[in-house]
Amino acid sequence: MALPLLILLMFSSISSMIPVSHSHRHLSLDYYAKTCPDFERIMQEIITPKQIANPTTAAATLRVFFHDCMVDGCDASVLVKPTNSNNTELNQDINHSLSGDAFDVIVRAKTALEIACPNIVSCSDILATATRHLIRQVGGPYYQVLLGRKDGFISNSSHVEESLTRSNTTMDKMIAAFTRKGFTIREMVALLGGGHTIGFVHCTEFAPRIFNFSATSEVDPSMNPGFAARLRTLCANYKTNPDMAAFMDPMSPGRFDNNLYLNLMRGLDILPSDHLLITDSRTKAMVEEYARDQNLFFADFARAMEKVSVLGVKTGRRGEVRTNCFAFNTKA
Ligand code: HEM
Ligand SMILES: *[C@@H]1O[C@H](CO)[C@@H](O)[C@H](O)[C@H]1NC(C)=O
Ligand SMILES: *[C@@H]1O[C@H](CO)[C@@H](O)[C@H](O)[C@H]1NC(C)=O
Ligand SMILES: *[C@@H]1O[C@H](CO)[C@@H](O)[C@H](O)[C@H]1NC(C)=O
Ligand SMILES: *[C@@H]1O[C@H](CO)[C@@H](O)[C@H](O)[C@H]1NC(C)=O
Ligand SMILES: CC(=O)N[C@H]1CO[C@H](CO)[C@@H](O)[C@@H]1O
Repeated sequence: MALPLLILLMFSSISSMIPVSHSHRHLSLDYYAKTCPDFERIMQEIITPKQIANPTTAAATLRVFFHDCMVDGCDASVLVKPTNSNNTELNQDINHSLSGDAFDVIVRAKTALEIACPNIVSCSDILATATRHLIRQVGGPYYQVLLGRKDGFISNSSHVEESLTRSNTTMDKMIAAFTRKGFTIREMVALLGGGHTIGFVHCTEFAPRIFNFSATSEVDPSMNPGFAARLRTLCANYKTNPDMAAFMDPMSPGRFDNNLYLNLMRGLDILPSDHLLITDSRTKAMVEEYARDQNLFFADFARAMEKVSVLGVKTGRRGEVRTNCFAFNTKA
């Protein structure tokens, strides 16, 4: 997989409780206590150094996890590599940027866990636990992750488009996508602030805001002019070099914080879909609230992530523990 050309955009001029429902009543916090007692320690020993060596890992993993859970549940279906006969979730252009560091950290953890306790730990539990650990490592809140997910039997590229919206979506469609999965508008706002405070965004995703924006303005006038100018320079060749990418949060690109909300209020936000949060009357007040109070944002984000983590989980015979996270076990 080609690594994106990560041109770092320096912006120097500005300066629980988990409700138990039927779908996950077989999950528990200590699921591996007897079968793989070193699970948490092994995860930690793999993930911490991986993030230090490759600081893009946290964002990459969080995004892969979100995409996994939104499409057919948190069952590692997003990891299955397409084959000649199977068009899996990865075979969808919305996945073009799911970054290799996420897949790498999963492989490393799986390999170590298979040595310590073969055929016990599912890839979906690894992905959920890695995400939680990485969010904490980059400064975000801790939350509880129930364990005991099985890996799914289905990964179908046709299921992606209906569950994940794109950056050129409308607020109505965004709300509808989250409501379908049981989230409130407030939870959606909290999840977006956490998802888009770290990581990268390719120029194609925000080009309409900085080139030929309207008949009267080259750039979106709601953007800070200096910021827009820098993005135009960064992305000048984005059509011939589609790997060009900017920081999602130019103020603190590698740190998990409430900056997306502050950026929205200062014209420093990038994604068109995120920008809707400050223009739409249903979400504007929440943006202002989270911008003022990072502790409140952390608490709400943590609670919302606990909900994400149990979306559509499979237990018992409805799934398997994959040997290779990137392929269904063969039933030959
Ligand atoms: C309406 C909902 C959402 C839309 C339209 C959306 C869209 C996007 C887009 C377009 C990118 C840039 C991809 C690229 O150019 O490489 C991105 C990146 C990212 N998104 Fe979202 N997203 C949404 C919700 C979320 C949520 C809820 C989370 C997590 C809680 C999340 C986590 C991330 C992360 C961590 C990245 C950076 C990935 C990296 O650097 O590798 N997103 N998103
Ligand atoms: C194709 O997908 C189905 C379920 O979606 C699975 O049962 C089957 O094993 C897959 N085939 C291959 C070759 O991966
Ligand atoms: C994938 O999903 C689509 C839409 O739900 C369905 O029509 C198709 O049969 C599915 N493909 C497989 C291999 O299950
Ligand atoms: C949004 O972008 C996708 C490609 O990423 C494109 O296929 C689609 O037509 C666009 N939708 C709108 C409403 O512009
Ligand atoms: C902007 O629009 C003009 C005229 O429509 C076109 O020639 C030019 O290529 C466009 N620029 C970009 C960056 O898309
Ligand atoms: C990570 C990954 O496998 N991404 C794939 C997303 O889908 C496109 C096709 O639309 C593939 O080319 C990418 O390899």
